[in-house]
Amino acid sequence: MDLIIKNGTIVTEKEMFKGDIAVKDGIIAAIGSDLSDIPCKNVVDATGKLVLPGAIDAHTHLAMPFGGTISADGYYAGTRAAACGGTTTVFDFALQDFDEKMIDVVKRRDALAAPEAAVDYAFHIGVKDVHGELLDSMKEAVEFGVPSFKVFMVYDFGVTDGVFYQVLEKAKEIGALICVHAENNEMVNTLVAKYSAEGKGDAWHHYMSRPEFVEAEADFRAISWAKSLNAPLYIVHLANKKGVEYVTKAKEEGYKIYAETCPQYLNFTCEVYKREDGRNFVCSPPMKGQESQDALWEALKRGDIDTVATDHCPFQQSEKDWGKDDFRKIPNGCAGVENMYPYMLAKANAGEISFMKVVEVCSGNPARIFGCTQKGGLIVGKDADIVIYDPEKDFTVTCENMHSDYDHTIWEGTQLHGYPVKTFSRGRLVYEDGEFKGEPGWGKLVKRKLSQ
Ligand code: DUC
Ligand code: ZN
Ligand code: ZN
Repeated sequence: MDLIIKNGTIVTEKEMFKGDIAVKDGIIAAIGSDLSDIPCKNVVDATGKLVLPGAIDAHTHLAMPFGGTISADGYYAGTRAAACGGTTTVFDFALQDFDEKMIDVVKRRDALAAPEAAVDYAFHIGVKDVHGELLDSMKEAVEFGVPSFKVFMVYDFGVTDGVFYQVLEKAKEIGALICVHAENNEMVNTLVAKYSAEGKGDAWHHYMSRPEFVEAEADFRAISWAKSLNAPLYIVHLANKKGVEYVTKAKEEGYKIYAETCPQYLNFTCEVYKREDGRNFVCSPPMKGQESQDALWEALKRGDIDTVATDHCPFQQSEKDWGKDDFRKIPNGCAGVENMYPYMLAKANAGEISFMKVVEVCSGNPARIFGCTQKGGLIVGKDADIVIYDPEKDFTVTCENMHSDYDHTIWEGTQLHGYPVKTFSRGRLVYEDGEFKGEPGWGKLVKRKLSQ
């Protein structure tokens, strides 16, 4: 064996038990109550610690051109930070150029990611253009191992309702899954213009331009179209209560409607936009009110929200400052890739949710929904993506102890009881006690096939 992790409490989606895990060639080779008889040079003692599967962050924007700049974390910094927060796979959004075939989007972004990634990665393709043969070109990407696509209902690169419908229909035909950023574009534009004309440029009016109903109405439409086609749909970064209700209803009716939320929506409300540094929290959709936050937690606990992912898209302070007096100029996005698993696990450590639930929403479910058969759990035969977590370690997040390239974080000062102390990516140590131990280029593209 190459590695044995002994005496820890192993956490799966269904149970927690004391045991050992043995790793050979990057794969989990054995799990048992006592593997002492197996010869191994590298034995890690996890007494008093939890042993968990690495998290899968199904939503990042690394090196993404957006808002007049490029997000602060490239593929190296973003995956380095992921490793240090116990995330061993990231799904990045590769945004299509106009007139670009879907497979070429993957190849273009993979040329950037492959030499840099420190943990494994996958892509969703952000669809902009389906004219001519481009719609049909989705099939080639699915066959290559990229069977998920995202449409934006907002932004200048967003798609029309008609294109969204065509993409959903094509996805149904070829066995792909469509992810959607759901907000009502017309409403956003109208409210942004109104508040700007009134001279209301503070961060609070970013929220006021995209309040609860702006997101909820788009959730409703997106779900309606998916239902009419009986096509599966994954709603990214769900942040509002009504949207949760629409998802719950669709699930009850038997439709494959999946929902993701993000740690920023679980931890912050729209009150942050009243802060002096409110612009740093500007992302879309924005944080919502307390009722929405409560609804997100409840839906997560009862299984109507399937996954937690980050929408990691940090920008530097100087870029956020472009919009000090005019929220329209603030690049949208916040940090999260290093914070998601520690935050969720600290909630479990505090008894607010179970560790098994955290494993389900941060690892098992994203692996199942997006067809990562070799990831998503501590199971013999899967990749040895393993996190050792010390439930007694106290940790305060500061920009300095994070491993990204950004210069500020919305998580500054967050106190966590319990923290990851080691991360293994396919059996290789990539993080230990506050220090990154990995290397660029280690991460591999995860090719996927959906099970539907
Ligand atoms: N929202 C953000 O805040 N940033 C990146 C893209 C998005 O949809
Ligand atoms: Zn989005
Ligand atoms: Zn996003």
